[in-house]
Amino acid sequence: APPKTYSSISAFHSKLLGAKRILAVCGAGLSASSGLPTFRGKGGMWRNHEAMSLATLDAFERDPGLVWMFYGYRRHMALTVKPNAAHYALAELARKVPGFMCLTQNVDNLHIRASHPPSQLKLLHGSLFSIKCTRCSFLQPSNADDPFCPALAPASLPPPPNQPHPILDPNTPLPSVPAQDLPHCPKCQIGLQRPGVVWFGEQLDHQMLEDIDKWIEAEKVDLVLVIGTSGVVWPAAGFSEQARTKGETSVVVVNMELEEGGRNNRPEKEDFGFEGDAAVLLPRLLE
Ligand code: BJW
Repeated sequence: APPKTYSSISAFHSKLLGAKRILAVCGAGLSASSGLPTFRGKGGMWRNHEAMSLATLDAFERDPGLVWMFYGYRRHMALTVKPNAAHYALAELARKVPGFMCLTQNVDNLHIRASHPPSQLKLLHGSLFSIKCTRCSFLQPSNADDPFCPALAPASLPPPPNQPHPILDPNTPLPSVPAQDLPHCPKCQIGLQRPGVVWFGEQLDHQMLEDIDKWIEAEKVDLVLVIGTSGVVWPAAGFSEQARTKGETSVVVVNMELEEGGRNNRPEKEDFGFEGDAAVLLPRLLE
């Protein structure tokens, strides 16, 4: 279906044209049309687990093999798919507007693969492709091994034709992977390695949060783009409101479903809401 546009694209274009400082806050919906599932709603299940219930330190401590299999599959999928037109449109905006900053909750590396300038991108929730030690915090910033280790090979198999992927089908038993078959830290040799993502209850990188705060507080933000996020996870959910307190700021929501009620998903007076696929809408909005 063609996207429903609740606001006028030309009115938005004139705002965009006059905007010097632009902030984007992105979520999983941005990568949905690349073929990566979102967390909440449809596609939020992995086998018979809610994706959210696996994205915790508790889950990892209980069964690191299961959680690694989930992340092994996510790494494989992220490497297999391609950035979409929305990632490219944002990267292009960054090149055109030096005062553009993109805060993304996505860990899939698709912004970087779309050549988004790194100085105008903050990875709020880390990356599937950075690897951390659970004991000494030694960080490998970039590791795209697929599979990550031999024990996770089932997560990186191509799907059989016309059948559910065995790794996704809850009726196909998952090989259990004991912790000793998972990679340990190359530095301390003792700690188990884990994905360098931010799980619930964990702190976001302190320096990054400080830099974001400084960026928002430095000068009035003219435009905030809230793209493909349910806006329920903090602190990401608070940045658009923080930016708004500096003066006249327009908030623009681009989402498959413009919900009532969700603070980030409800454009108010003088703001903009565009309902539809970000990959279709953003290139039109940012052209
Ligand atoms: C499309 C589309 C298309 C679909 N086009 N659109 C203040 C108040 C209450 C609680 C807290 C608070 N401060 C902190 C907390 C606790 C917690 C939190 O926020 N809880 C709330 C849920 C209540 N936050 C934290 O724990 C954070 N840490 C922290 O703040 O530390 C200090 C602290 C701790 C504890 C207490 C107080 C302070 C850390 C948050 C880390 C989140 N981690 C995850 C997993 C990352 C690793 C991984 O990928 O596995 O991040 S959870 C998951 O949610 C993931 C996502 O980045 C994040 C956000 O989800 P997102 O991107 O919005 O996806 P969806 O699925 O929710 O939405 C998709 C949207 O797209 C939908 O709206 C669709 O309609 C739309 N869509 N297709 C456009 N084609």
